[in-house]
Amino acid sequence: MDAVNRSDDALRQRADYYTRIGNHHMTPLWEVLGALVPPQPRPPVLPHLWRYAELRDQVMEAGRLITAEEAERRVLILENPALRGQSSITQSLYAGLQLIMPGEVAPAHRHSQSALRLVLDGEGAYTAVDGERTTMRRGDFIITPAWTWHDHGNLGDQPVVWLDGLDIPIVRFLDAGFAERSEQQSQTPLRPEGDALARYGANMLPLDYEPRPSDPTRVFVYPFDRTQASLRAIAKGTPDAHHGFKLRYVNPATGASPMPTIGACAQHLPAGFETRGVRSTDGTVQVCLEGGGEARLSGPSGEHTWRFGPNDVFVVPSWHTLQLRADRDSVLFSFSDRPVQLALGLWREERL
Ligand code: GTQ
Repeated sequence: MDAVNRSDDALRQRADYYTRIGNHHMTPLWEVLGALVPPQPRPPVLPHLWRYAELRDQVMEAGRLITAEEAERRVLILENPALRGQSSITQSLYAGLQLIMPGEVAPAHRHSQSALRLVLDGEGAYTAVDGERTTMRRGDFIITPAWTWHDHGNLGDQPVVWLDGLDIPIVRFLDAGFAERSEQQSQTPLRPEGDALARYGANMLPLDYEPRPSDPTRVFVYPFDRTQASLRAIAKGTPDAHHGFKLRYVNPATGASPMPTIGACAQHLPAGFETRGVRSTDGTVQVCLEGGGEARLSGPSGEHTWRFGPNDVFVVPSWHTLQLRADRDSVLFSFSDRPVQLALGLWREERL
């Protein structure tokens, strides 16, 4: 009895103490240590899949409600169900679906945030990056590195939809973001289309070009037909048990990721192939470009299974085991903050 009273008394004294130090903007570590330094990642992020058929309907409705110019960027943000209101698909990454209608322009601007585009639907749009345009074709992986001028336009007769991936939450976390609008709606082309790819993306480099290791690549488009050709060629060999046939996109001048904050991969899984489970510390956004199948996830948030098909987008949170089964020959695109984790010595992967 006495001991209980004493411990009640001790707890009251502690609570009182916490209140008093709270007035001085202090708080005891021992009450939160386990949550601050967990034995393994406990992401608040939830696995989720967005079906393209639904995404498309919703984004087309936005096309009737607001112009690209009025919106500056007509984008529906894919918000993780556990991070509503935070404009984030994982703790570190943003993803959204951008629509540009025939004849529209999304005006030129630049910002500290790095962006990638994965073209999903429609033909006839272009993105311009620092004075060079590239025609957007389905499956093309296009980047706009930090502080590069970029505008988008649609010269064709179809709505064009792509997935945006940005490091917005990382830059917000660091309070390091700047942005500005250009006086020009659309950049005047300074170089012909294909110039950057020819100079920096054909196993050659300009004579006097010496990139620093952290510089983003000048190759701002990775055309899907090249990716498909590579995947098809390596698919004649033996697949990796955990990853099938998977390649990462790089800055060809340095071997580093195309941009310092976001890494991206393309993966081919032959019909009937099932990967062994893998988990890694980089929460990942996956997009099915070809084929389809089943994704099985298991982790701190439980077990999730879903079927996916072309243009479906799903998020695999940190330290969730992913297993994929392809019903048909499939191609998946994925992106994550892996380069950041690697640079900081944090990245881990476990192949089961
Ligand atoms: O296309 O420049 O989804 O600035 C979010 C912010 C796209 C863009 C987004 C942006 C852009």
